[in-house]
Amino acid sequence: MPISESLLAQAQDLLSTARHILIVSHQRPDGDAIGSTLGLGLALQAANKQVQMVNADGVPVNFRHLTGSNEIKRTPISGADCVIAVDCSDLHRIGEGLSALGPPDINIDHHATNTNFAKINLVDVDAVAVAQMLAEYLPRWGFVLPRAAGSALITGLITDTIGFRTRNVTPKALRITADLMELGVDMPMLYEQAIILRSFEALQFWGTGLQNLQRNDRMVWTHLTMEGRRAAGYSGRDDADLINILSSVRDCDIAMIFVEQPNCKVKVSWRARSGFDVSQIALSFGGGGHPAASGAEISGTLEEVQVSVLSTMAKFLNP
Ligand SMILES: [Mn+2]
Repeated sequence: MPISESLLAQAQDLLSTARHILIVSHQRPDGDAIGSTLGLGLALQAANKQVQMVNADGVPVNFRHLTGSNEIKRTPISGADCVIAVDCSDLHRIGEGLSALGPPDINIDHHATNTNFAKINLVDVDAVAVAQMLAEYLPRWGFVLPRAAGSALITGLITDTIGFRTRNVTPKALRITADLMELGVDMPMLYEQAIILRSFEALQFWGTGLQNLQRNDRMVWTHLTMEGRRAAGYSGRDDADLINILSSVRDCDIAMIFVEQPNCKVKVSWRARSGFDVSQIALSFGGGGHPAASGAEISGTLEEVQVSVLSTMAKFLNP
């Protein structure tokens, strides 16, 4: 649903008077978190605003080619008169250090599970990415998009749609992408960087997960251990995108990955085909996301969390 004109005007008022703006996004940032932080930040900088871009986990190596990504720090260095959260469904996802600052002034997001945690909440669940929303609003608010901001935003659109192939892709999302290309953005290069290229270690890590692949009903799943991660030499705490390979299995409606984390936690990712909504399941485990792609971090051993989630899934598929 489009965001009301009055909410957009409130956000515009705040942005036009703010001098020092802090932009934050979620932990374990993806391309939309980094792309939206950077796209918004670079556009505000071009309008002579003082901007701090902050992410609790920093910029993943696969987005460091983006111009300005080295300006994203892990902690704010000074105060700000306006705080904006992008691509965050709830305050907790910003990370403990940053959520301690209190509710942000503006929350720009597209998750259906968004908790409207800011003073002004711009939430559009029909947008494929927050980057799409920013590409639409920033020019309307009178901000010029520098080419580097266009590259960052296009990266958000590419990654959240896994290369324009998720079910929620709209003509509007593609038109906005085309408009960003008109800024001189090298879309094929950014597509290759964001979707195609992977490290050798990531593929070795996949191997450990693919060896344990399981199937039942219409589900396919596997787990990744910290031991497997060490053996493969993979440095991330994530699933290295293996979930997208699992979700390619024919005749399976739901794919899941259980990724062992330090401190006796397990990160679970869900992918669902059209007709299934896994976001409510993720929400019931303290996570969130979209109907077709969700995640949660659950306390317990790998074994405990798998048993618990698999039993919930069995009830979900056979109510
Ligand atoms: Mn997003």
